[in-house]
Amino acid sequence: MFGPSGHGKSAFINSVSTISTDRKSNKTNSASTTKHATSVFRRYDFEDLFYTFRIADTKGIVEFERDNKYLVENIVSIVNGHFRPGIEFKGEEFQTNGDFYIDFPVESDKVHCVILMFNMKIFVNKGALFKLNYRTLVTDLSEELNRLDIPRIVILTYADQVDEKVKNDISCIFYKEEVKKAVYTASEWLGVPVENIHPIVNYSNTVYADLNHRLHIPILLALQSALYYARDTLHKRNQI
Ligand SMILES: Nc1nc2c(ncn2[C@@H]2O[C@H](COP(=O)(O)OP(=O)(O)OP(=O)(O)O)[C@@H](O)[C@H]2O)c(=O)[nH]1
Ligand SMILES: [Mg+2]
Repeated sequence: MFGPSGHGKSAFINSVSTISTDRKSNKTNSASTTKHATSVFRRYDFEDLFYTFRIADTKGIVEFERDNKYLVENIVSIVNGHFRPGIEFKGEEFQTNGDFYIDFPVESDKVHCVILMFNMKIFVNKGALFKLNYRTLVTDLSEELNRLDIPRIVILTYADQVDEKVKNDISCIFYKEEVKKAVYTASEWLGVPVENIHPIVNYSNTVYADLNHRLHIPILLALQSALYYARDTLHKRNQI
């Protein structure tokens, strides 16, 4: 997963884990304060029927330009399987002489689909809050992924805050005008077709205190799409 800090990447891991265990789950630090933001590359396994895939959590794009230096390069190295989970993003290029470096990555070290994760609110009002540095970094990463033939999908979080009705009835997520507009704007700005853009609401204590099975549906549709593409990548490489 790749995207700005605080837009719901770690919360997505917790959402998937919650669905897989059918109870509230907190696998990763998803937090409202920057203090708990992710700074280490970690890879998460899930339980039961979800054992077939893993999701990698990475450091988010932050406001200050200097901290994003080498972010794309390091993500590309992870995609290529050259680094083990546990390595820290420190605003410099990952070291190729340390314990985390993998000289000859095998297929299971690599990434087969990239999820771009954004808070949907930045695409409201024709993308007024879509920052220039997001655009630059996403464009840089997309160019690299095209070169490597790695597919990408987009997940838009926070649909509950774009339209209050979505919070009370998640099924509106598929037809509310504000959500649709955000999806179309995201498609334009990110250069990803609308069918690959998935609006969701993450499991987050601030939204729902209890398990809400209807919330699973948009999250599972997004996950299904990522897994289909990941499978296509493996198939192209004659791995399945
Ligand atoms: N209302 C609402 N809150 C959300 C949603 N998704 C995430 N959040 C909240 O947003 C805050 C930040 O989310 P994180 O998952 O920690 O963000 P992140 O993308 O991992 O951020 P970095 O680790 O800094 O890159 C947390 O308090 C989450 O509970 C959502 O869909 N709706
Ligand atoms: Mg995080």
